[in-house]
Amino acid sequence: MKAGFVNIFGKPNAGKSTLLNAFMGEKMAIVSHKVQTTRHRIKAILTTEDYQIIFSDTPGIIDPKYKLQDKMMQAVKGSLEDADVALLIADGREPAEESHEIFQKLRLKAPVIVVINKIDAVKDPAGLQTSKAFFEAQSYCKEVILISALKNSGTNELLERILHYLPEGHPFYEGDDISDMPVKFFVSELIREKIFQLYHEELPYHTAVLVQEYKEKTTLIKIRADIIVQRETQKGIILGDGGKMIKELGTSARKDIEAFLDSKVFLELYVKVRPKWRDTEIYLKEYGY
Ligand SMILES: Nc1nc2c(ncn2[C@@H]2O[C@H](COP(=O)(O)OP(=O)(O)O)[C@@H](O)[C@H]2O)c(=O)[nH]1
Ligand SMILES: [Mg+2]
Repeated sequence: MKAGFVNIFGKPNAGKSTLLNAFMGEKMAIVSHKVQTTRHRIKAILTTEDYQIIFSDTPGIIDPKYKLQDKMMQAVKGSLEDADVALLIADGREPAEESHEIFQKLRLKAPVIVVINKIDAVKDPAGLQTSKAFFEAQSYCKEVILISALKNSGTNELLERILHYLPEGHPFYEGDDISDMPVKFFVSELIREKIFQLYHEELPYHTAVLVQEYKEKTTLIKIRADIIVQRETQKGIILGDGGKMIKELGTSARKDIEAFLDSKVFLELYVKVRPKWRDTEIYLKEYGY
């Protein structure tokens, strides 16, 4: 049997979370068209009779500007150390040099597969071959695979190549758990995803979600969550005219949570103002960062 840790790195928006979800066949990591949606290291466990892969999705690599971003980069550092195989994801529509600048600084000890993603959206196939050759010439790179995480194409070949490098060993996790994170975490992430999809510009980056109550009743699961913002004006935007926006948020989040939990859900949302929470250690801790 083969078993080990496969950690996914790359610039914001390269498609790391989309790839994790494609491997798992389930929405484990939230995705949006905005950069820096992922804030934690998210582990997902894929177990078959022949192998166990613990995938880690990580926040995109950036220069931290506030404390929350510091914590996000610490999540990246932790994943650099325990990787058995590292996947470095590059957006196929961008020049290879941009991702290379980040990749070379990671100094990974694990074998590296460079994954060129979004090939479905690339207009110039010759450019793809140039990027492939460019990465193949780098000393940190074992091989290059072209994929579309969104269309789930090339991902089977990628999985085969991962297994080629994965060490022999016993499973790290027993049973059929697909993550080491609690259900509450996934619930708060699904709400956060909807905030990224519904609200514009900076607001999602000023927002955290904390599940305060999670109760399994006979016919449904009751969930109460706080949406944390930094300013009173942001609270007004989250609520919308006459509560219109938060209602829409609640409905779309509830649908996804019901699909994830496979149960009816009663979802209650509250908005709280916590000035400067992104730079305040006790708040960051309370909100799970
Ligand atoms: N066209 C295309 N878009 C993709 C692909 N993979 C991801 N995306 C999109 O790129 C954006 C960022 O994806 P996400 O997985 O959140 O990137 P992350 O920041 O690296 O985790 C989202 O809008 C995805 O739908 C792909 O293979 N093709
Ligand atoms: Mg992500």
